[in-house]
Amino acid sequence: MKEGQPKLVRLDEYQSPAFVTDNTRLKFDIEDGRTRVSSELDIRRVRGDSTEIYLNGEELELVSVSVDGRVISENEYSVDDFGMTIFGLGEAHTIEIVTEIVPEQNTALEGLYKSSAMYCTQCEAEGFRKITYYQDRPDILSRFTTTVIADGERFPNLLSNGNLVKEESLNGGRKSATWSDPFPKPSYLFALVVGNLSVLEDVFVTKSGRRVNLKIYSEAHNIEQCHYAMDALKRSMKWDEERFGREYDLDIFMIVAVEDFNMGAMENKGLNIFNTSCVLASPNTATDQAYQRVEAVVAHEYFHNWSGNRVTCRDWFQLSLKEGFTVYRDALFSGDMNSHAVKRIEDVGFLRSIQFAEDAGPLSHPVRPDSYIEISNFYTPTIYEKGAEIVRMYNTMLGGEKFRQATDLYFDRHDGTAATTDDFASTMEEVGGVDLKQFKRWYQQAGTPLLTVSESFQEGILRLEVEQSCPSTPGQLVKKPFHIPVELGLINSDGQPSLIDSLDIFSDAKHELLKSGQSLLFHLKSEKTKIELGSFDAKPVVSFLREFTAPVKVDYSRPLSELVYLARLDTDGFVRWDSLQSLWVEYFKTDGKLQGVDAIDSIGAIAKGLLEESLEAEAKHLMAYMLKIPDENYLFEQLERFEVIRIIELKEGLINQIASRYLDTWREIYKRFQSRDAFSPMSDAMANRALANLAFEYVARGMGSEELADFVKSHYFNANNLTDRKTALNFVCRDPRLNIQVREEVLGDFYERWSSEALVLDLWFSVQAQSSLTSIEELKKLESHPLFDRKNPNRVRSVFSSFGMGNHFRFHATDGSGYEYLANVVSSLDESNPQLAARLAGPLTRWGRYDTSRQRLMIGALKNMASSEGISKDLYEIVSKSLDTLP
Ligand code: HT7
Ligand code: ZN
Repeated sequence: MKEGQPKLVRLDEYQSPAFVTDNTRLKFDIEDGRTRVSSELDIRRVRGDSTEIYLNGEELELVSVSVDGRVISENEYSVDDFGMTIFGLGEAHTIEIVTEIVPEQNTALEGLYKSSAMYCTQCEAEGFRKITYYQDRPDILSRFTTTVIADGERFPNLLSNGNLVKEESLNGGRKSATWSDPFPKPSYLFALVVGNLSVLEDVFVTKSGRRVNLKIYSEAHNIEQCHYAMDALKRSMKWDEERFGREYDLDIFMIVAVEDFNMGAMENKGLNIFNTSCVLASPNTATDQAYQRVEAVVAHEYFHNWSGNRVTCRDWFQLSLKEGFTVYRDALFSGDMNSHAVKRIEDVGFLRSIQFAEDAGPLSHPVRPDSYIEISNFYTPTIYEKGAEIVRMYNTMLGGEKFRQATDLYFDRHDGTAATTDDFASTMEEVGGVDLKQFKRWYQQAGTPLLTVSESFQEGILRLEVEQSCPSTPGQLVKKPFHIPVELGLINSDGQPSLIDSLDIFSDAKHELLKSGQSLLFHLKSEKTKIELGSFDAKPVVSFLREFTAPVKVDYSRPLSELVYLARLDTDGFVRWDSLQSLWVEYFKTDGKLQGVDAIDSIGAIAKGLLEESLEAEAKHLMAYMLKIPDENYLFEQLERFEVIRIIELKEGLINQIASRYLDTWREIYKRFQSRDAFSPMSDAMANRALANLAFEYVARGMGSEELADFVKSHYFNANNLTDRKTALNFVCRDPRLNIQVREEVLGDFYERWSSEALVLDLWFSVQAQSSLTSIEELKKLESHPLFDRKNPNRVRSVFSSFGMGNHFRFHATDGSGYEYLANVVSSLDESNPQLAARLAGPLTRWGRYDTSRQRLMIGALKNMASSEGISKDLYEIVSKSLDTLP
């Protein structure tokens, strides 16, 4: 770490800037091993009488500083490891600064760096300060003009934000391009790409008739894999016009695919930069999951053009303003493109496995945090996914029409400015005519609220009592009640939905009817809420928290038969799936000894039903989710006390029982949905593949070892898509009944076919790293494989994230070897890429939920990382906060 203790940045210390920068003129002169950056900043005082400006700058070699054309002397400015202060300023000046940087040596992938043969940038959140001295904060909005100069033959593509205004050839084979961005933007949205790239081009005509040139750039060998992203981009542009009234605003929109990238993608104005994993897709190189990710991320980054770029964040505490809102917007888009119920199930699955775990651990923080050491650590599931849940709740409470009016007002009112989550809430409050004072606690209080529901039924009246609570989180011991919107419905004893508008409803909570009288929306605001509904001839079954209207946990003690009833008969797809999830969680809580229902028969009955009717894509997708046993990350988060290996054993045993008891049914499902048609990324084809691969797994589990190898190999070798192939590969790597030759044959074939396709090879690494059959020794062999590359975040994640998040058997080995292994890897990666290292440490931070012996070992591993010399502030924040909460 740099000298001294890392500084805590606090929301309550926010101060608006004394000077703004109206115009920023940049010149990049790129040569091998040295890039010279010249900047001209038109600054103007807007507050107070300060005579100093502070410009952030790190790891820069300063060449010169001038003010209004005069080189200033050393006593007119000062420089330290974090920036430069210029003294003696008046109302307005032009500051000129020249610095030099070495992108070729930038392994942290922040600022300007080299990936393969191209130069590219990543400036969010604080990367721009590694390019030049600047007020690198999101509330400084400036008009950028950027000139890029490089060797014309090696680097024909010189790209930056905005519109291209000039291109020229210079002496010595050099070439120059000048870009001008008419929209004022903060420095984190700046981008530069210099390379020799292939391009896929198209045109989009906006609703007001403007032609926008669309260009997707990638290295030549990947360009044919960019068509799906282009299609997704055009659909996103149209959708944003129709659903949110947002039109694109420049003449050109570019995406560049980059191999080395710390995150998924970046929404730089007019020049999005993407991790190849979020842009490339073709039948042989992308699974269905990858296709969906490309569609979602292309949409997400495009939607940022309004929610993030035109209206940006005042400071980084407001990060969820753009991220939560944009995640919500991309979820609506994916729902419209495919299925809302299925998208909701996927999102809730992620929220429960990952965000709830974060909220229950030492790194729990509010959606609007109060402080941070390193902002890169706050690109979290809480900011993104819980933030999106907050926006979703606004929509639920206001209704579609008013929500749209409120977002229109938000965009209108704050266009071209840097706003806050309070600004967003104000537009919701004004248009919705609602008081959101209590609701805004969702931004301020960390932790997942728990609703405890008890019900009784007497003389035709159903009574519910709902109690809310929220556990303590670091720095927040006591929580005030949240405003929680809860949608509920009722299924009568004849299996039909109850028509709620014909009932008498008494409650101390405000409520309204939804969905043509089939649902009720309650606004729970007190610690306890009473609800009475009547009258009924027989007790109805309550369908609680339909569509998962709020990000809460629910403890509802009820007969398990009601869960099976809801899974069969509810009209809400989310509740159908959720009922089975609750049943499985109960199965694990009771160590496999469920009372009153045979869960395996319930699954068998649902599976048989699948063969009896012909279903639409959405229903098939839903079935595929309903028939799947929750994974370990989901279970660990739902269970309070558990022993890792026991859960793994119980789960394996359960799957084997489901497989063998209904083997014939699974065989039929496999046959029915196994497609031999040409590959299609459309929803129906994906649903068929989801069901066929689910059945494949059950059939393979259930069949005798004599037929197993042929069956698995046939699924692998006859596949016409990567989803099937990956499913077979996964099975081969995990099932101990298959002998080593089969494993080597399939792994070897996969490697032969795809060793030159980086993203597919990532799967090859990842599937092995996740397998309980892969020992630490074998992991080390993967690490020393010639195609393992420590500088490439995707490859690194494919081994170490897969291990920490997916190989529970080895990671949680009782001798602590898994923890020690990951901790060593993280410490060594921290030297080259701190952001990546800090993220990889994640699985160790969840120590609190394991048994005491594992806790001790995990804490030991964290302490080792904490004591490593030169620890970055990224990793220091994660590790020290994890150790702060020690009992
Ligand atoms: N807004 C982008 C954030 C991002 C980022 C943050 C920290 C370090 C590297 C990063 N790359 C991209 C991504 C998004 O659209 O949400
Ligand atoms: Zn985003």
